[in-house]
Amino acid sequence: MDKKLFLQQLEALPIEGLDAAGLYREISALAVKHIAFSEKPKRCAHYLSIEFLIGRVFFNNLLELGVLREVKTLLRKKGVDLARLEEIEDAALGNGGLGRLAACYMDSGAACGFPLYGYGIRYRYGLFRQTFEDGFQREAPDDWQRFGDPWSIRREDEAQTIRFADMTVTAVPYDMPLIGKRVNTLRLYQAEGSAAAEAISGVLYPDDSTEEGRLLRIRQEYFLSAAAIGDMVRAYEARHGQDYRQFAKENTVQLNDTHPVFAIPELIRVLMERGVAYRAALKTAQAVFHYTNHTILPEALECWEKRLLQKILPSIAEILLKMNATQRQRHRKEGYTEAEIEAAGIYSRARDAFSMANTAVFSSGIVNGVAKLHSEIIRRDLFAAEAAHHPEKFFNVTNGIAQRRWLELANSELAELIDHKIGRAWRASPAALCELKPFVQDGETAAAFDAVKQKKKAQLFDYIVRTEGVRFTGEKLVYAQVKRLHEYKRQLMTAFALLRLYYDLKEGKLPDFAPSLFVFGAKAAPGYARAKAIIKYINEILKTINRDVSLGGALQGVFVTEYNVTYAEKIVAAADVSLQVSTAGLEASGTGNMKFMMNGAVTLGTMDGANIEIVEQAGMENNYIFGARVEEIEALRKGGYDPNAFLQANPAWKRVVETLRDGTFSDGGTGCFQELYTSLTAGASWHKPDHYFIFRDIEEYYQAILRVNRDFCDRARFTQKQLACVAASGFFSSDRSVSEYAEHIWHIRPKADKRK
Ligand code: 26Q
Repeated sequence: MDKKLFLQQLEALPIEGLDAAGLYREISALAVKHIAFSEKPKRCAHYLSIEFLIGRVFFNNLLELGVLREVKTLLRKKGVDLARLEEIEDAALGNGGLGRLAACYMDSGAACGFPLYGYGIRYRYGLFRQTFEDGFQREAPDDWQRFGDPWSIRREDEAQTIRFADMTVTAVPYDMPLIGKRVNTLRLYQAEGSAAAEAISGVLYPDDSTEEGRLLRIRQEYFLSAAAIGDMVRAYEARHGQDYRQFAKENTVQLNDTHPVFAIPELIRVLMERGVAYRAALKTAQAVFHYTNHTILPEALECWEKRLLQKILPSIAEILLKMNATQRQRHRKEGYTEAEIEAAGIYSRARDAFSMANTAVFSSGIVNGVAKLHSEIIRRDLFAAEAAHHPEKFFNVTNGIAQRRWLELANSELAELIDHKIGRAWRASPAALCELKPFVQDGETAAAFDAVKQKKKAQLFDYIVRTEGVRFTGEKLVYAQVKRLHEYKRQLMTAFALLRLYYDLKEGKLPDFAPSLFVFGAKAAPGYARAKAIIKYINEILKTINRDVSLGGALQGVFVTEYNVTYAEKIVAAADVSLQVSTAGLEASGTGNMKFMMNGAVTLGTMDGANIEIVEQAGMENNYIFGARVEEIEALRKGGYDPNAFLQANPAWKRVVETLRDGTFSDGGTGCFQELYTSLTAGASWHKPDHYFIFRDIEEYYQAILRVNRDFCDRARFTQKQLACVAASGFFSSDRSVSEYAEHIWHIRPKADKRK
């Protein structure tokens, strides 16, 4: 971009009297005009994802264009404070870690100069907007386009027709620039045509409890897959005509979980339609695709009924059946046992359904998990058969986060402190954060770090007062648990611990307790009743605690509404303690844990996902690890776990848990608290009682919370731990993750675009 010209034109822009949305549109639109997209090199990587949780792009893009500071100054001269744009909300085209990871990878791809192109869906409505009504979650549609969408460029000329048996749909791409050493694109498709066609890009994860809902989900997944494949094939044909032999040399596709797996049979279908033989088409597909698994929870492993596919995508169903036959033939030849053949099968006769994960594993060059432990687990359990016969296919790439957003933008104060100590090189090479290590013991650095934390807490508290209307008093030790609401993440365990703290404080059992604040943030999927009950329960507990003046502010809490990327930026910068307490083996990686770490929060968590690598990098002594390890959980699952015996033997915990049914808290007459109680003590929905082993870990959790609290009182030592975490966080940059994908999986090289 020509910065000088841009700033000149910005100076001349008539922006007087515009509201925030107007300012946002005008300035963004001008910037977009100045962005030159990079030329695509011969070989590109394509990242297909049903979610992209971008967050606010305005500040990020201006930062990447290298004009953020100048724009701020220039506008200040015109009497405009850029902070006003804070009220422009995020585009939440995703719901959690998987979608945010996609966004961080896009950021790193461009920043590091990799030709990495994103493909997704331009949902009309993003993830629902959350409010609380008497502590219950309420959902409202997220009309994110009401501020306009100035960073996207509609490419009508590159629209495509997507065909289903019963309808045709137009897929219109909208390109968003991804700015760095290269300017890549995130291409989001909008479905147009009839009302039924438009519904395809209506909302993220339509309810799949009805057949109609499942058909819509299938349409959505195919829509994304077919549009992306169509785009690649068209670009390829422009270079090579109808000779597809170079296709896999020039294109590689990363499947972000199984949602875009239809891209595999679709590529085969398209190639066959153009005269390529099935075997050759399959071979090409197997050289193009790679698959990342993000979860081992059985309920999240997608299977689509054959009947449904035959109804709306008969040729895709046919190709999947053909692939299934080929797969079985090959497996037999390669000596798979009958049980292995069944377990790895693309099509299961017993379920009369296709396994999307098995399709992905069979068709991919590389299958990877997202943290060391998770990659081991998928190798050992989920994909055991394939791993036994094709160990070379399996790989790990531990997740990462974009330090530009999660440190430079979210915490410019800490970023500047770091610059001051070790220079600016870490901004481009985050591994250099380790140069902070000599400063960990330094009193002056510690004091400066503390001052930054205080400032970020003040900013967060100020924001919370404005958005939630809750005020906190005095200095606080901030514990935070912010993430999707899910039973395996065990927000309920934190709720129990919090209530226990409250009771113990009231009884004077915790005399030297450092005043603490618990911050929760989470959305529960609209159809996930138990998750919603947990939100209500936490809100009831918080109401009681916050009202109780006898505590003198020793314990307070807040459940922030509408937790999103923007909120996350504020919370990770302010927190002292990052709560990462999933049942061992179930959190594939976690990425929030990395964001907190990079901002100098210690991890209070279980040996799960990337927590393991966090303590490997930053040291056990600088974090607070508790609870059953994965081996123990696996043993308990086999038998011998009795949550009721635990409650009988531990009256203090029994008292806490009984509040789910003894009327201490009101669930508004819904019975949802009793249902939680039943799930813990008797089991429900095909699960054994306390399926996520809360009572195995809760006492250790509680003790760890108290340990942090005691350590916090020795501020000098505690700050050292926090600084040690920052200094060890370089590994968790997504620049590192993306470079690993590029080198080991995609085989693409970074190259700065000369024209930039
Ligand atoms: C599947 C079937 C039916 C309906 C929905 C789904 C579904 C929807 C969303 C399955 C999975 C998801 C999202 C998963 C997700 O966000 N996983 C997270 O991915 C992060 C990035 O790798 C990890 O850090 C987290 O540990 C993991 O939970």
